[in-house]
Amino acid sequence: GRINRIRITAIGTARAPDVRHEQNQGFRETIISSEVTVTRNRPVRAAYIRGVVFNDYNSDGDQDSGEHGLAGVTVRLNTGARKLTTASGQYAFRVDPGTYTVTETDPSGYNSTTPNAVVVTATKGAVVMANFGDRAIGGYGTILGGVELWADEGGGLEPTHDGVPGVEIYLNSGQRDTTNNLGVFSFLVPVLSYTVTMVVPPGFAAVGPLSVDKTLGAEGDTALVLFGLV
Ligand SMILES: [Ca+2]
Ligand SMILES: [Ca+2]
Repeated sequence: GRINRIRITAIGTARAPDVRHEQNQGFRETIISSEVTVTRNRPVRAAYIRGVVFNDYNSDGDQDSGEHGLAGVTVRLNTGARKLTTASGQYAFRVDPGTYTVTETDPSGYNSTTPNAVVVTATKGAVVMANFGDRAIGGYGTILGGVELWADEGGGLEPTHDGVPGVEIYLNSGQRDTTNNLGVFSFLVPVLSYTVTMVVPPGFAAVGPLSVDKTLGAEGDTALVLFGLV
């Protein structure tokens, strides 16, 4: 089993100030013995219920490539236990073996593409999965952009048409992306308004604003964002 608890006891003595060493204003102390106690766990009895709440862009009930997680969504058990999904949409419960109902609450602005209540049987030492798909009621659009290198070739700063890879871009909704080897980034997001922000990498300075506001008006819209670095 895993180590559950370690207790360390130190027994020592303290003497009077050592007048032979003027710089020593305190007490000299000497540890003369120590004791370590290791207590082992009981055998593993826990089971685990895990899963993800995801944007089901194509409404097929499965989390496909590019269908990112939904953060901050409430998932609860019939025992009353509840969790909020992480930034990547994950949740996990450690439970005693048994049968449970796992219930997801749709976030505001989303409909379900899978049932909101799922019955699972959790067995000792195993993980049982329950995933939940939701779809933005207004649909999804794309924020597509690039980070371009600017340079002064003698006539003032101009774009070089070279993309800058590895630049971090984030949305006010919390999603993050990093530019690819062409300096391109993209976000597939619910139809809403967003602030898109670039994190200036070390050794560079921004040409133009660090943040841009964009609004997606309808399902399938694409908003373009360009950032410059020098
Ligand atoms: Ca899907
Ligand atoms: Ca749902």
